[in-house]
Amino acid sequence: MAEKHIFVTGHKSPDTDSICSSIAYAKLKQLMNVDAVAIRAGEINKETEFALNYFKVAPQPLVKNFYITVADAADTTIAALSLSSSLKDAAKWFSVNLLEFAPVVDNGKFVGIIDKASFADEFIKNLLGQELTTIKELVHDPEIFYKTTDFAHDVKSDGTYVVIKEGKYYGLICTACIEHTEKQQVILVDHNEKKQIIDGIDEAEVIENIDHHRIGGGIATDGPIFVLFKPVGCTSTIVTQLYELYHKEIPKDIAGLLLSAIISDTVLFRSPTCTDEDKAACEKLAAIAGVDIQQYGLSMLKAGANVSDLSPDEIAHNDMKEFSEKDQVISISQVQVMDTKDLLDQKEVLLNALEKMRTGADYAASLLMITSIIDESTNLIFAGNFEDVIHKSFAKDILDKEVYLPNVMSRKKQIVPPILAAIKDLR
Ligand SMILES: [Mn+2]
Repeated sequence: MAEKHIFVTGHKSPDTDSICSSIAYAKLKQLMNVDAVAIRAGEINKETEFALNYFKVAPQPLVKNFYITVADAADTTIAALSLSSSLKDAAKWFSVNLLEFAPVVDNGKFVGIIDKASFADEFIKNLLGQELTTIKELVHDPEIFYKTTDFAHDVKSDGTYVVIKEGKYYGLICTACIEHTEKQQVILVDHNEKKQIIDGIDEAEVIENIDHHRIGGGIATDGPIFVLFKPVGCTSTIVTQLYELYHKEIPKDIAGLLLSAIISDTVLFRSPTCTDEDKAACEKLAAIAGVDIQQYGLSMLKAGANVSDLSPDEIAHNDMKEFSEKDQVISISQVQVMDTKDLLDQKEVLLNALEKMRTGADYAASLLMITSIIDESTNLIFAGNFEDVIHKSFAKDILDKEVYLPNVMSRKKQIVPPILAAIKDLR
């Protein structure tokens, strides 16, 4: 991360809103002369792929974590000694660089270090007339060194160490260098809960947050930041409103992406999370993008609803989000399909995949919402000893790790709140 653009990102396991609202908001920032770049926290799903292809927008780069690397933090201003240096050159080096050792290179290749202490011994011999012509004999391997790709938080805190990049001397690293490293600035869209943010956010700096979810806690900032949360159906609705607020015209392809996100999050206005603001934004965006909402929307949802080539593990992880309450962490995944039959037919296999995921990550429970876009209902299946929580949440009979929930489509509004409330009561 040498050049420091501001990153704009959605959540892990990104959905269409997280991908599109980050691209659109980064674009708005660019239109306002801010050096913002959209990134993504994970792989793109099929629905999003359909939208990106349709409006001919390339997906943004993937960023796996925000951990500061040794390359980010290293001091690259101190030149190494050459293997052919004379003792006098070395003496000069130690007088300029107040260090206990000097890195040594041979034609750019790192060959070891010389210690100031052994150098001093040599200086005494030198006075007695046993002069060494070069420092070569004093060079030895360092006990500890770091590679540019190592994480800065793994660097020992008690000294200064050599940094190597592909066999070559790169610079030096110490705790003070790490503390002075410029932090990556990040704008979070479509999420705010720590568990859903790209790993290592504590080593970066959140400078804005735009979202339409519950405030889940977990991020704290050093200074005041711009925050805009609204209880609407989609982050892209808020981003559309921000283009209006700042009097910026929405480019055609961006309008297409924002529209796609709203259709996705509101399931073509069917979800109970959908508000008049989402519909109004959608109408406006459709006019700019030049598409028919219903026609385009159904094609896009269908592209995403085709899970026929996903493995049970991929289905179990689809659109997965983590939530925590009372020290219990649970995962809730969701697949939206035109017809739930195929998935319900393989329920046992899916439950096994959920159980594998649950034990692998030590979740209290792993839930999967199998949501029918057509019936506007959800079959919720789950792994883990969670019958009590599910029963209390929905007051429904549980049949073999499954509960049928008519008129339920929204994880955020209809699944997460009752479940977290039940965990609070029961655990
Ligand atoms: Mn969203």
